[in-house]
Amino acid sequence: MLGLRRYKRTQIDIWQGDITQFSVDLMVNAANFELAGGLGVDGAIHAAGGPEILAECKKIGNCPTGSCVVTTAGRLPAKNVIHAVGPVWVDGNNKEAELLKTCYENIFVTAKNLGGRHLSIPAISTGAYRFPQGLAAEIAMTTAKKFIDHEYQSAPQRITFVAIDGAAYDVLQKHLFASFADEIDHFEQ
Ligand code: AR6
Repeated sequence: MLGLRRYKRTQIDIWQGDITQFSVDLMVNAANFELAGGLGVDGAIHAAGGPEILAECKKIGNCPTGSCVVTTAGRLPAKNVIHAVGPVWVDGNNKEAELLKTCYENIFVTAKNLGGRHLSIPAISTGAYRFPQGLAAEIAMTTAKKFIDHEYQSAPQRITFVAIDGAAYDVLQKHLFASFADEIDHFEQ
């Protein structure tokens, strides 16, 4: 089953698997403030990309929550990695949703400024940082739509949200279809 929408000049789709195996221009990492590497997506990206990514991260230093920084992609099938730092979910009363929205806004602006045609994004904050998957997917899709609405001429041609498993895929697909429901449907079994 393939979740896919076209909206203005951008294709928005979902891909299931390890983000490091999916070729793009710009690969987004779910990083931490120290840009120190870690587990989850971060661990996979540094393991597959090689030490030059971490060396560049060390030179940059750190990245506040909601922001992102750009490095080379090393051996990854991408031109650059956008290291984005999502919020840690506490109880929902600590600006978690606002910070995740800001994080996605910064990712899209950074991708636009880099001129990337194809961007892949993992489910930021939904692993070690414990952000609820449904709310995170809703924020990802609504922020993508708003960005395309404002920047459709310079938005990436393709935005791929990456799901690690079938359950994550279903959550992303539900919110993809909810946010982009009024557009042309390309739905294949
Ligand atoms: N490809 C795609 N998605 C993945 C992969 C992968 N290879 N591996 C995990 N996921 P997380 P966070 C999913 O924990 O919550 C790190 O240690 C995962 O199932 O990677 O933002 C960093 O260094 C989950 O749905 O990122 C930070 O310290 C989603 O990606 C901290 O964790 C995000 O999970 C960041 O936590």
